[in-house]
Amino acid sequence: MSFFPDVPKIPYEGSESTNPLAYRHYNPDERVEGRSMREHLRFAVCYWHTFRGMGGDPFGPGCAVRPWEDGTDSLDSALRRVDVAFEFMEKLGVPYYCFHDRDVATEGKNLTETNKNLDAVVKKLKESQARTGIKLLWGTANLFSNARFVHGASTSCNADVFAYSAAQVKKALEVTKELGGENYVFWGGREGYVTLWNTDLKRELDHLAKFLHMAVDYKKKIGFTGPFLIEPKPHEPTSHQYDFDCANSLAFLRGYGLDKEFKFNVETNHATLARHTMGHELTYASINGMLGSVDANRGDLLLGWDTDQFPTDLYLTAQTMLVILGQGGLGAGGLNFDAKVRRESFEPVDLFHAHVGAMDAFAQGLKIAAAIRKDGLLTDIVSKRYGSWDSGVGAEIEAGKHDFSSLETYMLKKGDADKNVSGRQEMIENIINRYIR
Ligand code: XUL
Ligand code: CO
Repeated sequence: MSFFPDVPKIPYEGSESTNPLAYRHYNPDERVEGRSMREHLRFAVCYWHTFRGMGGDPFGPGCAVRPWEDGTDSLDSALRRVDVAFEFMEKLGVPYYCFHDRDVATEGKNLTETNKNLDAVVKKLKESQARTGIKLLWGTANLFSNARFVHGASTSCNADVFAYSAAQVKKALEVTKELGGENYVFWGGREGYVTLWNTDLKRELDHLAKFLHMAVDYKKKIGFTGPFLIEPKPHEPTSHQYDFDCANSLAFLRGYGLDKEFKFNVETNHATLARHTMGHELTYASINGMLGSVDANRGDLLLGWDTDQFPTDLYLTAQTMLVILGQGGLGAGGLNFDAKVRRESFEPVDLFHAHVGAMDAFAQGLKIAAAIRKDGLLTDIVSKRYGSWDSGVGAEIEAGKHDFSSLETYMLKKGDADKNVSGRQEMIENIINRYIR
């Protein structure tokens, strides 16, 4: 039985194609900088938006047409959804998917029953992975939807909720390992606060660190070898999310002796909610050896919340791929489309249009980034800009040969600093425009 009978396997037809259900740039076997596009981009479909999202927003319920949904949360419907997901992903030709435990199977009456539901679906996921060759990029636990997490999970004022969260993450780790998941993600969910009047900030942060230490211990105990990834987000649902951005999260991890155990899963719309560009967050993570994976989406500059739209902007994809190529790839990570179709795009085929467009935008971004790197123009401009550090007093400072007194002697003798040169931002932006096509 087919759930998308009108959609064929999406072909690659080249840049002149006008077929909306064909790739114009994503040609999985095409090689760029010595690697196939498939290996560079490591695309993943996210289970929650694509197979669980119905288009609800604060003003109305979902109105997505999903003929395979029967309106129940039964185990049967969860198992049917696995077939929907794998047909979709096979037709798209993506190598990976990602899920939260509660996306794939719903909660039972108690934790035992909930774990049983999960096991039943995991069995089918495992069979479907073996049949199709599609793999799990990462797993995670939903520690925010159920009412028990109203005050947070590991940062809850209720110690029992901390214990429940530990049990849930333990199981999610086991399941991720069972499915060969290549990473495990921690997004903060409700780890944060809304008002300081009722919040013991220090105690909550200590608990969060304790929880992550327990997760690291358990990872080692069961021999899960994939990276642990923190996914920073500044706000939403709480006013002050504890993993605000990469810099804040790195300081937290270092402060609690956790920085060697984690990397980051950087999400575009979270970067912009923190009033950073994605380029900033990626670069900050990368220069600290912390860029592990990417949740590829975008926000809406006119809306102040996490709209999780599909990325189609070539400046964004090119800049993202420049950072990724610059660090020699994402390793075990990938590009996960943590994105949802707009409420107005309610037909099943819209799910295909969204992914095809985003994958093509990244494939094109990859080619643009590779072309920029090949010409070397941008790196020349930047290294020339810092040329004063390559010899003379600059090189001496970097080598640790100076202090305030020696620099005062140097400058008293010289009288004034050398003249500055222009940053040439407009010229550089014009150069970048040459590549965007
Ligand atoms: C929430 C978000 C999550 C994480 C996984 O904004 O991005 O879906 O990616 O928990
Ligand atoms: Co995300």
